Amino acid sequence: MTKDIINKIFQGHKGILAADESNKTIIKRLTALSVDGSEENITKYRNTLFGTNNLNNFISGIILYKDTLEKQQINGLKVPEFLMSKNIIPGIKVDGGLENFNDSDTESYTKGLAELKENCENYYKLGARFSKWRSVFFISTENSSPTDELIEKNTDDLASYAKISQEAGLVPFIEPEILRDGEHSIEETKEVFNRVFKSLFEKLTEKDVDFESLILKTSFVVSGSMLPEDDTKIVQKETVEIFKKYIPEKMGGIVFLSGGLTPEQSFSYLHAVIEESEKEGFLIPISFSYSRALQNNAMLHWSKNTDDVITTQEVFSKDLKKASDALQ
Ligand code: 5MM
Repeated sequence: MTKDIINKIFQGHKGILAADESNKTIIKRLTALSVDGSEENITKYRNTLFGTNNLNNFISGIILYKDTLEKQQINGLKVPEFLMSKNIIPGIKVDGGLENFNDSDTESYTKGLAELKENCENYYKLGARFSKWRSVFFISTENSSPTDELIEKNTDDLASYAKISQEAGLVPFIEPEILRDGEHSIEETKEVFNRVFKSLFEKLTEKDVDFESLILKTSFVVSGSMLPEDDTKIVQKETVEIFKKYIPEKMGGIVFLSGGLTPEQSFSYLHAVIEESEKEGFLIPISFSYSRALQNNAMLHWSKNTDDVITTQEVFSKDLKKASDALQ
């Protein structure tokens, strides 16, 4: 059953739309574009995206925020029912957001393990078939972040989450996001990837997580956002090198987050990584699970006229097609 979900996620040059921004994040994004972040506007915006006619030519699943899964309707249907009617798999963000770690300015852990089992069982009943848990690692040489202690905590929790999610019948997306923010070099990023992935895959093995029913949601190996853009060839080489070193061949799949890269960078790095993986004989399915890279242009357009459904959907479709083309 979970294997079928994974097959569907990666079939036919499709990927995942991350529309799981917490209320805090979506309100921040809408307010930055001078749109009131009311519940009504959030629903109107998301329904505009979800109502795009050819959505399922490019998207196999959507990660939802709990309010969208539990409460929102579109065309008189609950959102999960609506998505299923379009052959799109509903997913759900199950983490409870970030909390300061050990009073640090630069480190945070992810909340939500205590109530996770109950939540996952409930979300399954409501129609979700995969889930996502995000933890973040901020790189700061000055503060020696991420510390070993944080890596231990976050990877242990990611593995516990994966196990609980699988037991509830939801395919877990483990997302250890190594943030771009800052001026660290690509070598420093790679060093952090090595530490995080080493610990993560050890914890997953220890907790007996089923790799075949597991998806890794990861960033690309890139330099900090304050440094000039990385050459695509370097990103593809460094990223695939890390994959080959840590990811077991039986892993269900890998999807990328965009992490504040431009849509163009996110699409071209994705294409390049897939090319390099094939060349290197690394044959785990790879796709995208983007939020900002797919939504930024559409949201900007929509913010100028929130009743302009048709053109917003056209703008959105163009970026969806570019992401899907990157998989070919
Ligand atoms: C949509 O943003 C998700 C996290 O939301 P909160 O910070 O509000 O909890 C995030 O997990 C997202 O799914 C991924 O980071 C991918 O988004 P990007 O924009 O990096 O592609």
